[in-house]
Amino acid sequence: LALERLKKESLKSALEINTSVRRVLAETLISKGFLEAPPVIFSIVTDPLNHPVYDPSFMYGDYKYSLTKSMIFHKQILVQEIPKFFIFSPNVRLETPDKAASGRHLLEFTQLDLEIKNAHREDLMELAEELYVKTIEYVIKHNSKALQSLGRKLKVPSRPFKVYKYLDLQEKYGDDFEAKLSKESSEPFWIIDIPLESREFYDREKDDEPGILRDMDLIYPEGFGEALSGGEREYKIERIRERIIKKGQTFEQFHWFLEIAQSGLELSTGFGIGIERFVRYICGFKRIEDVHPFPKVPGE
Ligand code: ASN
Repeated sequence: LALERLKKESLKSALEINTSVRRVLAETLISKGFLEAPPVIFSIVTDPLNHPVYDPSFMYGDYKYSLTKSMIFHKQILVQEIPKFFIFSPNVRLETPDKAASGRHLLEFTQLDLEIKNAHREDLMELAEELYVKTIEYVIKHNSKALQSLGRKLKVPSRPFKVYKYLDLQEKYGDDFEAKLSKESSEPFWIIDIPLESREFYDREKDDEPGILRDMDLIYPEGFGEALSGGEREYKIERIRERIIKKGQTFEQFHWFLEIAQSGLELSTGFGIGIERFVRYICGFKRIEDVHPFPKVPGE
């Protein structure tokens, strides 16, 4: 089975596109003065996420380590000294088997994760749109053969992308709003102002609208679902502690991060864009595993 996968013409096309995607993203960010940081593969603190996953961890010396689910805390700390950086960050999320049906979950994947100091959500949305459009333009120009062999026609979306508020969409389309609107759309769009219960503790709550966060998701058109997720971060230590308590999580779990945060953080904003998902969307594949030579699918 593995050999069959490797011999597929469509895998070669996907890897050509994967090469372009990483190249455009990295080159664009570097040209804007971003530094590239190396990834953290395991750590004593990682992203708690807002949905249940199996949690592999191990002891080394006196410490318990987890595999990285996202480098969110490392990003927030590093950005204090390095005000603009990105990481091609491998993440391991041992999702429950039901996630296989989505066609967009892999147990291990790479996200382009970035963070900017003293920037706001709107700045990051502009950057994301630029990265998105530049990548599509580049692929159309340089990977036309691959796109043709995949039977994929892509068009460059117009900017600015549409912006919807989470609660407005929920009211109009019901709980399945993201999937419904993604299917209906022919252009990518933003979902902003996500309620506190639907996100992790680290995204910043609005000062003027308690319970609503200064965060954002970018959604692909044609039913491909979530592309990117990010937000402004809680940076005041009392607020961070409050939000951890609200989530029913413990300070002990985030001890390493809290100790550093205590010495004072400044505002930062960032996001992560899933590379395999981006390549899957560009290729127009039904299933994300077709972009990866060695995919690990939930439940398999
Ligand atoms: N990378 C995301 C962010 O910057 C976090 C995540 O992957 N859960 O907000």
